[in-house]
Amino acid sequence: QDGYDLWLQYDKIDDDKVVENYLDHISGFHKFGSDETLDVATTELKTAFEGLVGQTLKELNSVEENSVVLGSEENLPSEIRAMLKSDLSEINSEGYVLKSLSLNNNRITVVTGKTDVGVLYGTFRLIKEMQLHNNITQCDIIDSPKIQKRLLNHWDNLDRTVERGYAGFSIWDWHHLPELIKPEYIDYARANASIGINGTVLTNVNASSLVLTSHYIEKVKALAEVFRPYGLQVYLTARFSSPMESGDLKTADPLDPEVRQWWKDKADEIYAEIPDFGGFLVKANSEGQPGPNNYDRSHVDGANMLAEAVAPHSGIVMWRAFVYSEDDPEDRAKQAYSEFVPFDGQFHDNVLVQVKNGPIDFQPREPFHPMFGAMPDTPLMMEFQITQEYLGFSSHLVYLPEMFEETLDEDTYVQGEGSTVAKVVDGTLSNKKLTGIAGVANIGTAKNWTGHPFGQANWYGFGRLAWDPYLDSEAIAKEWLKMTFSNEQEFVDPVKDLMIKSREAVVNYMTPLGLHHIMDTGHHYGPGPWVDDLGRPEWNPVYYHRATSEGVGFDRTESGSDALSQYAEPIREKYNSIETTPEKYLLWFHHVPWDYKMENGQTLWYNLAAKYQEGVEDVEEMVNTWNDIEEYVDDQRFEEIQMLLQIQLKEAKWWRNAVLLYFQQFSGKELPEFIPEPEYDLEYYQSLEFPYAPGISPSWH
Ligand code: BDP
Repeated sequence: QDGYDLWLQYDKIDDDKVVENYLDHISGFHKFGSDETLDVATTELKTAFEGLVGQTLKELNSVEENSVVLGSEENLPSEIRAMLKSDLSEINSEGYVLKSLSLNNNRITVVTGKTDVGVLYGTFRLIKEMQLHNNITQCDIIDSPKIQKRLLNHWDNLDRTVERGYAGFSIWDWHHLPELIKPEYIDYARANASIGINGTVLTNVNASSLVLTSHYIEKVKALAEVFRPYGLQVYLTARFSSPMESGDLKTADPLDPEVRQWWKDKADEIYAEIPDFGGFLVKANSEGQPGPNNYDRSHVDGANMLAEAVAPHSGIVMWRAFVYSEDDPEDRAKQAYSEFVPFDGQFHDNVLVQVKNGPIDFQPREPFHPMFGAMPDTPLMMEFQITQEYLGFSSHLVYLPEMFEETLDEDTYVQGEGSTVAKVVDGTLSNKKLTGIAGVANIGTAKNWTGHPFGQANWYGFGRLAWDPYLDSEAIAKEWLKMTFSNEQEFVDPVKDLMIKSREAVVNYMTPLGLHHIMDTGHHYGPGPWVDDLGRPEWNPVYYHRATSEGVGFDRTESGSDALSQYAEPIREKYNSIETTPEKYLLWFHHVPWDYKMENGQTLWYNLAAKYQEGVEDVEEMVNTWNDIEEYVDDQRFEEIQMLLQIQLKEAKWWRNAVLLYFQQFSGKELPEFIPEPEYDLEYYQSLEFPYAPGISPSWH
């Protein structure tokens, strides 16, 4: 088992009763319609059935007893359509109905939707029911995605390096495209379709204009053709200065008529080749990327220009809000809100503003980004990071859906209690038609796609939450484990607990109590709270923790940067005081004296040490749990995970020792007795260098 098959493993079910149930109810399939999407659905069903129950699934010429009937609403015979009328009225264009019916005394299982993509999603659901060993005697499942644009964002460069990629090189083999279609492209599309991901941005946000040349459009087209039957649209990142880099124009000013025409022509050219091209993702005026500000124009000017170019083709523009400028270093956490909120309501209808989950940058824990809820007249798209840039790369087992869920569940209070981030993102809070969610992919050329075998759970879980942001991450973990490893409860329960706890573990051993951005600079691998010599203040960890002999933490209250004023009441008031701020966000919002007495009556210094120690112990527990389940997992994956957990344990200790020794210089206090004597001194930890840490792409050189 090398992990290549992801959660789509169709090994023979070893429970005879379960197999019997499936054989009793499914003997063949009949399809209505002749679309390529329907073809991939039936092929998948055949492969899965034959693998799971060990018998061929015949294609039938008509609907018979025990057949699976597949087809979109319009292609179904009227009798079946009539029976499903009310079910079909409940789903949207990508939803599905999976139902057991009796037709002319024949028992059948119908998989349908408004479109063939709905049928495909329904087919994957039926397969999943079997992978989970569920009874399919009385299927009655209706489901629809709650968010429209469910995208992966690949930070992949054309030279195949991947920014913040820890699973090898880019899976897009640009050099051999368009001719060479690798099986991975198809399996990638299958995997995404199985969880309902319907779009993929192929290229890095730190974009190259080369991908917009006709030479590359041809390659993109080849990928789009592979993905189309799976309901997966392709998107590209648009480098704002492309009109100049192409050699065509002397400016990229978004109000210049020639520039506007250039983008319209470019859009026409792309759509002529790829009629269902999704649109553009843009990082502008951020970290050196060009943008409208270069011409004294605004984000609205830039976004709307591109929006006009793709609008005739029903394309969209995802304009990123990840900006922080050199001119206003007071508090980086405030800048995106300050720059974007004044533009609320001014973007064209086909623009989404894409906002990271928190106001800094994909930390192990951040409070939700205050832009969520603050722009009721603009569709905001959530951006999560699936690749673990700040969470131990692909070496650490961290189950991210637990973290995604935490953000989605947070209450913004902008329209009173219950105004959750999920409701902003799915559009229900302010009645938005266009909705979206993106995850920065953790996929590469690694045989198992994601490097760490548990990284697959983060791809899977992202997809599930993109489909329904109200799902429970624990339930997602369980289904993933069953499909990926084993259905045995003795395996699933403890490993599910391990996954759920893994997120808090990484917070504990890296950045507990609201600490953030103290990773070593540049590569973000390992601790670097001491870094203070970089060009811009907010590139330095010392900017974020502000440790002195007085205390530690970033004062974002009224007496400090007042970033809190960007949140609604009662958050503002509650977090303004140390006593009422949840301890998990303490040092995010407050500069706190080392002797400050926390809820448990112990000092901050004591509690900080206790959290780091807890983090190490959490990983020790993970190691033990994994060792206990050996009999349920194939040797290859068992041993690989076992070895990776040892790396995680070593690095958790490294984090604890390095950070505590560093802060001890300021607190001036002994390490509490429960902290084992650090192996090395602070100078040693500070001297470590990682010139070849993975994930730094040429765009940073
Ligand atoms: C940061 C990454 C950097 C990305 C940037 C972004 O360190 O590589 O380019 O975010 O999101 O997290 O644009």
